[in-house]
Amino acid sequence: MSRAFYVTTPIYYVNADPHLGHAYGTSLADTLARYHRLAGEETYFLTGSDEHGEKIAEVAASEGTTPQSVADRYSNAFRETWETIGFSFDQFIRTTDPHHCDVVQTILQRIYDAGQIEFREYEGLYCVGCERFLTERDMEGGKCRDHEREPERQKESNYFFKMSEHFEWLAETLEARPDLIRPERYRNEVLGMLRDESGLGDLCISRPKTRLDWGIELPFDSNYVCYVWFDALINYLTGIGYPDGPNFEKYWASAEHVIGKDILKPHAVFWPCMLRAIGLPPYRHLDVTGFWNVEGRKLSKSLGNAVSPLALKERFGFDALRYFLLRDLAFGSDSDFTEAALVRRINADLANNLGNLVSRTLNMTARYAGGTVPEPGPTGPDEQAIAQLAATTAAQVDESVRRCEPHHALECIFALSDAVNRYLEEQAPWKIAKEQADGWEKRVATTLYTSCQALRSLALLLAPFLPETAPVLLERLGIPDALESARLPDDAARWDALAPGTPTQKGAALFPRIEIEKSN
Ligand code: ME8
Repeated sequence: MSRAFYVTTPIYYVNADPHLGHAYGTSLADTLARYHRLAGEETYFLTGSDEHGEKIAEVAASEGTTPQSVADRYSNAFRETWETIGFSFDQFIRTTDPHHCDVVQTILQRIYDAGQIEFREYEGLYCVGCERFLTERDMEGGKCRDHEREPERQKESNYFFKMSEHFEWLAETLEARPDLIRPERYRNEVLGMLRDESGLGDLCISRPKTRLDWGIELPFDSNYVCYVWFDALINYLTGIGYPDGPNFEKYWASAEHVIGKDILKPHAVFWPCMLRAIGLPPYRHLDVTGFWNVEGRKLSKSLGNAVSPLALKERFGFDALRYFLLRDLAFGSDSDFTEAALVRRINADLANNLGNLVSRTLNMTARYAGGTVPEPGPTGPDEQAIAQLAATTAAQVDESVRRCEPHHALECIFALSDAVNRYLEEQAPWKIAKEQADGWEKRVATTLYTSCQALRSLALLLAPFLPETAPVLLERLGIPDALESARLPDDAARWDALAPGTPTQKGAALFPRIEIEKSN
């Protein structure tokens, strides 16, 4: 297993404020970064903003301002929102950074010198939303499928990257590496695109300055700027110091891109072909997420029904929101966001299952064991089953995270919490304490000891998913520094690691139940 891990989010267009869909992808990348860090891997997490292109120029024109000031405003909005939420990114890259522009020009020149770029005349239907010429497959009823607007017929001389020369290699690579693009249906979709001769061709990588001058100038023709996607994808290299930064190769070999399904083609077709032309291997994984809809409609800036992640954080707490986002949407599928569904999840899983386990375990530890982890009496098959389940859960979580299936990892973690709740019900230490039969103290101590050990495992496993809550739980368990030295998954599988005598604290409910309003 590689000891490095490099994860990226898409870089966000700076034409509107961040919404729930962006927060979802970034939460996923953040969770992966946190997990791999806790697994002891040297981790680098890159996010940022995509600032060139027609969309930004259009906003600037409509506001009577410059594209740079629009880019500054929204780039700051994204960075500040991600900081307020507490995402653990190592760098927030901007495609207007001079260093990034230099790297793009170096790559363009290199590919041009290698004979991979050609000047041609082209006529076609151009969509400003997509920032490219459309093919038949991109349209429905004369309109762009994604942007629901009519493309414009345009004729232009432009530079083309000879992308189609790499298609055979790309199809073979996808066949040979079934987990390059996940989940599998997106890999199949890409194989379908590559098989369909009419669908893809070479990639137009320039825009004449007469039409658009907000972009990186082509180093070999100052009348043109670079197509925004060609510029944007290269951020994944600039961000880790391409071409000669000391960590570049180590991180590139472990690169994992998290993207939404609407940007599959640029990442699954353009990007690997560009990388091959640059002389680099493809990324290790492309993780493709589905979409959050709101009342059945795509949640997007252009449709204007964006849901603000900060407003939701304010009302529900970001841990609860990210738990819902990662748990409710099976990775790769779409899901509908409703507040009622969010509240149901918070109540069922966070309040009634995990929260209840935490409060009853710590309350009983205070009451029956003087507020310290008790010395256990003899253990039996029930305790061994819980210990065994904690170990199995740790292994399942590791496997699920490495497969980018966070919903499954969370399902396993909450199944462990549920099993410990059932164990408590069956043992009923409160009854034993009330009846005070012979040896009752030892029996209660064994049960609480077992629950405390399980809580420790749960807190460690939850740390990448609930980064605000897990440290609180560890503190209540008397091991506030546990995350500093923890190694996942092995440390979460270790039983008996919480020493008898460790002082615990009761604390307030981790996730109070939320009352659902009738209108929901
Ligand atoms: O596409 N649910 O930027 P962007 C889930 N600049 N994900 C969603 C979503 C939703 N409702 N709405 C948007 C771009 N997204 C380019 C990327 S990368 C080199 C360049 C996701 O700001 C969308 O799928 O329009 C995409 O992955 C990301 O948000 C950024 O969208």
